[in-house]
Amino acid sequence: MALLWKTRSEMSAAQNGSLIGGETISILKPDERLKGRLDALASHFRSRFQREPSFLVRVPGRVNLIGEHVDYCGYSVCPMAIEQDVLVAVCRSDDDDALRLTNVDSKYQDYLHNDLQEIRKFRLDNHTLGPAWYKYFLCGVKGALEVIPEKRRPRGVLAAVCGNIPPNAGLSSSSALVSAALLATVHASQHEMSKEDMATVSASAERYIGTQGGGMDQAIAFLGKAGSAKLIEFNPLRGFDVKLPDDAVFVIAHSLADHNKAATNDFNTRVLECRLAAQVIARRSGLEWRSVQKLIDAHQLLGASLEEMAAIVSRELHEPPYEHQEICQILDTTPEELNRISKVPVDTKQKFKLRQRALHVFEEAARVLSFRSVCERKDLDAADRLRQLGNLMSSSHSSLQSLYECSHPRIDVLVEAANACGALGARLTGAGWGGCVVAMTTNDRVEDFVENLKKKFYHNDECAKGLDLMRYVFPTEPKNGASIHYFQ
Ligand code: ADP
Ligand code: NG1
Ligand code: MG
Repeated sequence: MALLWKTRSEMSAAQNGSLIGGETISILKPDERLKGRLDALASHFRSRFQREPSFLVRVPGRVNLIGEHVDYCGYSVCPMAIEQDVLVAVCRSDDDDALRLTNVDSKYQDYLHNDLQEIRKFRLDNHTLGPAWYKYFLCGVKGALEVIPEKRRPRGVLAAVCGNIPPNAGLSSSSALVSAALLATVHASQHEMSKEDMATVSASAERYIGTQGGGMDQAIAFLGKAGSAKLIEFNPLRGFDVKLPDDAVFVIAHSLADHNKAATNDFNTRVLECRLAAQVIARRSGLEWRSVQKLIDAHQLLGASLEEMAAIVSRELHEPPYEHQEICQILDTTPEELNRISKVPVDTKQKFKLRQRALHVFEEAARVLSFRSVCERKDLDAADRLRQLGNLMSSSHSSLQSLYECSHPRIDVLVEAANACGALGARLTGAGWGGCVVAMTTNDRVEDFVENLKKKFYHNDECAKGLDLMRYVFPTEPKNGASIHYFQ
């Protein structure tokens, strides 16, 4: 079976005049490098379902170059889509109502639910040790069913998944899976949506898993473009190309410490701390805190610059962690109202580091803007540009380590190793508490850099024994976002 590619107009004709995906998701000729995986995926599909898949969606992972833990505060980020991706082979089934899901990787067990429409009502955040893999897929299906008009929804769907984004490592494997499930369901329904809408709906859908992410991962998954990173702005969602210096190469290196974000409260605690910091800043500045949810809300109400916001934080918020009772006192509210407005459990004994978290966010948001402007400045020579970008990445890492406290001992050792191997800058990427580092080097040094990093970090490491290191430390470049392909 061959994989066909068709132009958008051929596609429209093929679908009886109804434009699928609108002027939106590209229908592309698949890269030759996908061939082996596509063959394996199609044959897995056939063996499980005794049918041919009708189309395929591809959604990439991403590496965030700078702007960590600021998206859910409303601030811009600067990621790029990477080569590693999630592929889903799909067939609409109109003779039964089931969702049948399988994965080429046998560690992810098959899933069946007899009534696809019921998935709209599923609760997907009720897990203790982290969600089963198929729940991420169900998030995307649920999100799609909520926006597809009833008469268009498929009765049943057969789907086979094949992914090669290292999971639980800050390269956004979860969002690639959620977004691919959404795109597969939307496309199977011949429903038209813009890339921005897909990204927004996918971001909301992934929150069903229980983590309150900001939308960066789904945005770059759909808006990514080969050749440039993206500055992603939120509310409204917009992506602007960031042309990276020609001589810069970004290397991803895995710390070999996994962290499943939905299995702990770490991530949501940071989201909550930022919300409370925003409300306390608003109150201390004489503003109505009840209308404030994000740090950017307080920022916009105050009309200050990011630098001024950092100064306000240093002046108004203290370093020792805040207790629940103190926050209620400052906001002149009850635990019940704070629970309703800010989602703080009524009887929590938790303490909140408001100053550290808010300082990180305002300074990191400023670093994102500096990163873009350094990329664009015409007056800098090549070496100076790289030096400045590297310094911004390194400052970002220090801040994540000391103010945001989302690094991991193995990440810190890996960042030091990358620096010792000559990186111009290195930082943790993604949510943290493990996962990957992104380091910047140059074209002429990248091969030596990767080899030296392998020797320095991985070669004497018990955790790395028997691993194919090509999958754990590799150069990367900006790739395209989501696409759709057709099977013949
Ligand atoms: P990440 O930083 O990779 O997004 P998360 O903790 O957010 O990490 O979510 C990762 C989870 O996504 C995995 O634990 C797994 O359940 C799911 N996942 C990722 N890749 C795949 C895949 N190829 N097949 C099935 N499930 C996957
Ligand atoms: P990962 O690295 O995929 O767990 C998370 C959030 C992002 C962003 C980053 C930190 C989701 C789906 N992703 O990413 O929105 O907040 O952490 O910058 O919640
Ligand atoms: Mg994730």
